[in-house]
Amino acid sequence: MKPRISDPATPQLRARYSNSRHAFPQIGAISPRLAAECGLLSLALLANACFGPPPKGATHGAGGADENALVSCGPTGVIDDAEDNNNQISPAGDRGGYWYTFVDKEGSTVSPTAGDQGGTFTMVDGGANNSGHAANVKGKLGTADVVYAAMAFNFMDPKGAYDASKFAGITFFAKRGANSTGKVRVKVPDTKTDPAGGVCSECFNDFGFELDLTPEWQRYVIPFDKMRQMEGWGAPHPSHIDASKIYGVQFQVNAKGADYDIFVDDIAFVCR
Ligand SMILES: [Ca+2]
Repeated sequence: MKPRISDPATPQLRARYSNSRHAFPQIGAISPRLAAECGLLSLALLANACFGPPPKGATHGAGGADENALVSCGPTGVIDDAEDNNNQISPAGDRGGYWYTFVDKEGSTVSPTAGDQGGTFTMVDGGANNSGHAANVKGKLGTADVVYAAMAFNFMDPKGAYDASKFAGITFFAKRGANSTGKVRVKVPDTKTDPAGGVCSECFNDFGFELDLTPEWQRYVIPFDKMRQMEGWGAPHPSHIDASKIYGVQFQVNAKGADYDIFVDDIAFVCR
């Protein structure tokens, strides 16, 4: 299946919102896939990476296949806690990209308004860990063959490949609204899956991980080495994500006909 691609509305939006061109073939087996993923992991990782409660200390217990514990990277790993209540991630070194949303052209709706439709992302009140603000995307998915909507951010602005190779993965808190689907695919485009890299012939099948969010805030830890592409479409299919050349993070929904209301907060890299 060939992903649909549409151009951003205006050239000046291209740099900031060039990731807003996305297609996402349906994935009918999110839950089984998640179950399979989680079933392969150790109990420690299952507890932490899939549905674990938030750890309180500096040590964030989650391991990859190498069973090393992943820990907080400290201030250098903070991507955004939304507390500045703006549409930019926390500037740190080369990082300082912007949040945006994107949506299919098949009747799905998204709020805040998509970047390629002139929208500017805004945070909402009420964050994880009793904080003041969080990122939120909501709307209703259509019923076409391929539907999708997402909120996302780029690490850099103008958009560029960010070297996250010194980090082991990402962590964040997330929840769903009361009447929302909880099925979210977290995607991390790299230079081999994003058209900006000039490599992919069938783009947007980014490495990622499927989640089934609950109505309560939960912490999720996703090591880079646990991220997978989807099967059955996209080219190329590298053996693993290239964490030295990643563009950002996307939180995408695609459950046909579903209402969605997704919250994310306290996003950071994790370290070994
Ligand atoms: Ca917050």
